[in-house]
Order: sequence, then C-alpha cells, then structure tokens
Amino acid sequence: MKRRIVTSSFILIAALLGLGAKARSEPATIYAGQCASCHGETRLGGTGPALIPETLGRMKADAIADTIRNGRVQTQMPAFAETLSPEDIEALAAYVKSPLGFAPQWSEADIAASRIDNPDYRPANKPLFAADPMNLFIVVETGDHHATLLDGDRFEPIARFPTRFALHGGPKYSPDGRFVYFMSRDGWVTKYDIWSMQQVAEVRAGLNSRNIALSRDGRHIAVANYLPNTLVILSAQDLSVERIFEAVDAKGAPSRVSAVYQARPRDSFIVALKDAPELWEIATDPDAKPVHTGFVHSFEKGMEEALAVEKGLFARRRIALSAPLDDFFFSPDYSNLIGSSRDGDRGVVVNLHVGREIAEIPLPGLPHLGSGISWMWQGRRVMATPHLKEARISIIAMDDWSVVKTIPTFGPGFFMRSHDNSEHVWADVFFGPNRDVMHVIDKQTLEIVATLRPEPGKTAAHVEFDRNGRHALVSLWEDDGALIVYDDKTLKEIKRLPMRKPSGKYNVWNKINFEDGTSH
Ligand code: DHE
Repeated sequence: MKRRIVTSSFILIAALLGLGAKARSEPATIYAGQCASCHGETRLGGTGPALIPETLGRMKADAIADTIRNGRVQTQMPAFAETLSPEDIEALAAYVKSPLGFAPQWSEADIAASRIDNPDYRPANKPLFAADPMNLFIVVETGDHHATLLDGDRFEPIARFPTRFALHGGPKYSPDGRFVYFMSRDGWVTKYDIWSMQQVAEVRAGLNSRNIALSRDGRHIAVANYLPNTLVILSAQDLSVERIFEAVDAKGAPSRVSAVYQARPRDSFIVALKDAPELWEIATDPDAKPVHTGFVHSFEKGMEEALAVEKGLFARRRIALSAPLDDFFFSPDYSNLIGSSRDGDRGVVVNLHVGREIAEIPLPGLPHLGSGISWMWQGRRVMATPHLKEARISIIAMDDWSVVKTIPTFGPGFFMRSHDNSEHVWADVFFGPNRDVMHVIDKQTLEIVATLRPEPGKTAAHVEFDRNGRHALVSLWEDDGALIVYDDKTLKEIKRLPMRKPSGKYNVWNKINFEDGTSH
C-alpha cells in the first residue's frame, strides 16, 4: 500500500507550544530515540499507534511495559528487553500514559493527506464466498488487532484480516451489507469490502476518536472526536472530507464530542457533547427542513437571539440541556432518547420532536444506556439497561418512564442482547469475581432463568444473535479466548471457535435492519 506523506501542522504547533521542554526529561529522551520514528515525535502516531492516555485507555502500565519489553507478535513492534533497562522500560510505560500537555490540531488537509488507498483492491460484483451475505458476522478481535468474517449459518470463519490498533465501538455496515467501516481509538476509519474480502481505503479522521455512524442512505460517515474537538463527516464512497464541525456550544465553549449515532427514521445524526449542555441533530437528508442553529445572548439587544437558520444536508439543530448527557439509548422510532447524567445516578429523557428534556429516571449505579435493548412486555414497550457500578439490571417502561423491575445480578454488567425471535435477554457480568457468568433472562417473566458459566475463571462478555435469532454468540473475552455459539432455546453450547479477545461481534442482517435486540 502506498502512503501519501505530508508534514502535519500539529507537529509544528506542538513544537511551538514547548514540547522541547519535555524532551529534556529522561523517558522523553528515550522515547525520542527509540519510539518516535514509528509512533510520531509528538506521540500522536505514525506507522505505529498513538501513545497517549486517550488511546491507551484502560491498558495498565504493566501491560504497556510488557509490550515494550517483549514486542507485539504479528506487528512491527519490536522487543526492547535487550536494548533498555527494566527501569527505563517502567519509566517509558509511565511516560506514554502521561497527558500530552498541548491541544493537537488535525486539519482537513491532515485528514486528506493521511489517506491510504489499497492499490490491489478489486471490487467484486458478488460475494467471493458461498455463505448467506445477510447472515455474516464480523468479529473484532482486539487481542491481536484482527477481525474475522464469520459464516452465520455454519459458524465457520471465511476470512481473517488485520485491523488498526485498538478498534472501538461497533463497526458499521453499508445499508446493503456489502461494506463495513471500522474505527480505531486513534482516529483511523477503514473501509472494507466484504464481498471481495479486501480493504478499500483508510483515512485518519481524528487523533483520538470515539465512534462512527453511517447516514441512512449510506453516503456519509460521521466521526466523533475527543482530539481535536470535532465532528468530521466523510464521504462513505471515497472517505474524503465533506464537513468538519468544530465542537463549540451555542455560547462558544469548546467540548469533546463523546459519540454520534444514526437516527434512521429522522434521517439525521444525533451528536453527544461531553462537556457542553447541549446535543446536536445534523440532517443527512439533502431536502431537510430549515432549523435554527441555536440561540445566543445579544448584549446589544439584551435578549436571546436566534442564530442563523440552516437547511438541507448537514443543517445542524442544537438542543439545549440542563447539563451534559452521555451514553444514549434511543426509542425504536427515535422520538426519544435517554442519556446518562454526569453524576451517574439518573437517566434523562429528551424528546427529539420538541427538543427538550421531558422526564428523569432514577438509575443509581451508572447505567450503561448505550447497551440498552427494548421489547414488548405486557402490551408496553420496555427497555433494559445494565449498570456499570451496581449488580443489577433496570427494566424501564417507555410510556411513563417508570422503573418496572430491578433484577439483581451476580455483578455489574456491560452488554446485553436479544432478538425479536428470542424469548431471552442475554446479559454479561463484566466486572467483579463473577465475570465468568452470563445471565439469561425471560423477557416476559423478567426473571433470570439460567446462569451459564462458559469457562470458569474467564470473562464471558458481549452477545450477538444470528439473523434468525436462533443462536447466541458469546465471547470468552481473553487473549486466548473463544467465540462460543449457544442454541438460544436449549441453552446448550454447540460450537467453540478459538479467538484472540473477541471484543464484539456484529451480525449484518440485525445491524442493517436495526433489530431491537441489538446495538445500532
Ligand atoms: Fe465502549 C461501544 C463509549 C470503554 C468496548 N462504547 C461504545 C459506544 C460508546 C462507547 C459511545 C457506542 C459506539 C458505537 O458502537 O457506535 N466505551 C465508551 C466509554 O465512554 C468508555 C466507558 C470509556 C472509554 O475509554 O471510552 C468505553 N468500551 C470500553 C471498554 O473499555 C471496552 C470494554 C473495551 C474496548 O475495546 O475499549 C469497550 N464499546 C466497546 C464495544 C462496543 C462499544 C465492544 C460496541 C458494542 C456493540 O455491541 O455495539
């Protein structure tokens, strides 16, 4: 693959902002000598990933030290055990987890220049494999940064290919299920052609990114960035930049962009701002009706004054909130969303038609609303959410926003899944001593009917159903992990495929049809 190399403006700015002062300290000098050529002079990435706390996330310092010491198999990361002393390695591991100390820039020109096209890419006019193209899974294996394309009928791998370092969030499929788009925490967006099983192109849309969303018509990809504070919209066709929104609220205060979601029935993107009390709706319909872009206080007139009106593609509507909200769950018709309050003990319901908060739900223990799913129960639509800090699942009625049941679990959970054709909800226990169990809940009695322990002592997490809702695929979330296929009726294991920390799996049919039991 050919890479277009361009000098990035942020390197210059970083230098001007006094990075040189840092280079005097010991680990910074080692970094400059040993690491900078691959990971970038400013730690923002090069051929190797960015080495900043935002990207390294929850990776512990000893795991980082281990990578420096022993290298990483199947990558260009060499082992430094012979080159550096144990003390130097420890100091370096701490250094790459320290904040950058400056705000890096990443302009439209930087994004365009980062683009890598696959010169060997040859589009195919039909899938080059014999499997139902609607019942495929992509399994993201973060253990060794690969993805597996899996036949969802036979549960056999069709292809396995390398990905960027540290993918995060669900990959997104084009509406016809032919292409899949991945995003890495250090901002790379990769387009992969499932039919020809080849990478098409990739581009670095940000320096530290959160997630991506595809527009209803499959033409635009929105990328939510922490670094810099932007929402970048790319053409899904060729990954060129279509628009960059600086994340600044109606009063001019900057914010990180915490996530972006496709609101399919509304033909729009919904954007969550981490630090500002507002959310955005961005039209993806070229004929979108006019919207006010927000209100500002006019000191001349002594009153709130409407900002300009926008219409058509990418018209942005600002919805004011009482405080920043994060981690959204949407009602199936996308008229309401529930966001998590910063104190982590409430869900706040925002009605997107009227553009304001309409209810609060007491949900102590940090609900993980983004993992929520919904179904019909006693003639009402309910949604269920796990809690990241409490051993319980809350069931909420979506007509009056009351909590109809709290189900005690073996520990705090991260992901939940179901399917229209399944009577069950599968919920993991991601944290604590019981992280090796998986609860199965009856959708009508709201009782736990089984607690499976796929492999004692190994984390069981993240479930996804096949297209027909007959099988539930569970991850053994370990470096030497596995994908375990269960029959959803008998709850018996029917197949186990070895995989490297399969962090998530995504069924083409369920995703492109916005199946209620899965993430969107
Ligand atoms: Fe995620 C999805 C935010 C930490 C694995 N995570 C998402 C989404 C958001 C989010 C907004 C929905 C995006 C989408 O799919 O389009 N995640 C956050 C955080 O704010 C948090 C708590 C802290 C952070 O560092 O970002 C966080 N997430 C993690 C992890 O530590 C996980 C377990 C391991 C990892 O790989 O980073 C993790 N997040 C995932 C996965 C999904 C996800 C596997 C997709 C779930 C799905 O089924 O769609």
